[in-house]
Amino acid sequence: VWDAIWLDLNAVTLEAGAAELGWIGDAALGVAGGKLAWIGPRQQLPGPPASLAREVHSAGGRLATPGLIDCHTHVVFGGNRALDFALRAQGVGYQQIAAAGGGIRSTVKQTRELSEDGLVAAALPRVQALLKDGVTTLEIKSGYGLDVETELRLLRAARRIGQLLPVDVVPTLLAAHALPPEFASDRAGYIDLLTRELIPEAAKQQLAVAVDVFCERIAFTRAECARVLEAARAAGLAVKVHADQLSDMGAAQLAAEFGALSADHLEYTSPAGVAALARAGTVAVLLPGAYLMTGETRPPPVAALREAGVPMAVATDCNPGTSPCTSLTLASTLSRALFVLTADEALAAVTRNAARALGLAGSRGTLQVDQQADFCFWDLQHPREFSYWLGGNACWASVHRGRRRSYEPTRH
Ligand code: DI6
Ligand code: FE
Repeated sequence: VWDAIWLDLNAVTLEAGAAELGWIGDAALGVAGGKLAWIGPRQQLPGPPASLAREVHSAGGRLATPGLIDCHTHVVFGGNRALDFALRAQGVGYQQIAAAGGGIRSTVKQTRELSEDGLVAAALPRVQALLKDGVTTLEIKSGYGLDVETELRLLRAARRIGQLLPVDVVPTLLAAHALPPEFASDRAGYIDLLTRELIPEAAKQQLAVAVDVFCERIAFTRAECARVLEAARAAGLAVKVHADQLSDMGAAQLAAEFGALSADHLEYTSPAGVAALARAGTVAVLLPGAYLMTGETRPPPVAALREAGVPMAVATDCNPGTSPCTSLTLASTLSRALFVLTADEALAAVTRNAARALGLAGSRGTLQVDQQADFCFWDLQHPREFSYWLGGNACWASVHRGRRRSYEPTRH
């Protein structure tokens, strides 16, 4: 007997290669032990629903999709950067603010002041907003501590969030996000600290599953990033790269050389970079929130990525400096408006391909038997409406590991 069965729904499975996103009209979903035990047309159920499961629920004719996966966020930080945004409106550029010691470094200052509890409290409302809008798996990067102690504290705060709320958190170490002021005249010393101390420690304490680097003129060079990624590999961690966001650094090629799970941003990636991603099977993670809020005018090479068969994911990039975005469905709509993804691409980008960007394609991102039972019900008629509404929240209910969610934190 299953734990539960859901009836009165139309499902899109997002199964790779399936026509029309794997549409199943008048479908049924069976859940057992936190996994999907059955999915198909209701008439093909192997018996009357009440005989198959302990609980029978109706979704009232709504649309069901896999639970959403936000595969790139920096949601744990102190303070905010509303003032930077106002400065940019007066014509001060993002890179100019960073070069003057503001930008990421001003968030670092406000983040270092917070305890683990303070960090969790600051992030919870943002995470709750993401969850209410359908996110069931959430990647969270460190990167606003930039010293061993604070980076590990950020990762512990990320882990706590996954214990307090019904969401799976995937923690990523992004200590190579900016050069901290203490190392202003010792770049190599900071890289040494990451490779010799922080990365091995984060791996040993199992606080991160991946290491990310910001390869950019205002951040780290290709050679510096390569050293960090080598240490990540040596520690058995997966690799990700913030690549070619503000200039062509050849960072997509770097990601490909290291067999990265994903290369993210990609506005300035060259045709050679796209070809390298395709050969490596690296996912392109597109971040329309950051593109929009920085006033960027050069979109990532979507047509070339599509042509080369590079899987495309979309994420919120939720962060205080360039993308204060707490809705993945909004990011999905923006990917269509700004980057001209198709409706099908925009939905796959926040489910199946986002799972792949986290190395989790085997357990989530589609509605298939044995996948984790993470799914959402939407007040939408057709899947193309999913990435059409600009704001608002059409998520009627969501299920995480087989359980219908409410979003108040449990005590810990
Ligand atoms: N790229 C981004 O858009 C964010 N980080 C990164 O590497 C911005 C982070 C910030 O400005 O606080
Ligand atoms: Fe980012």
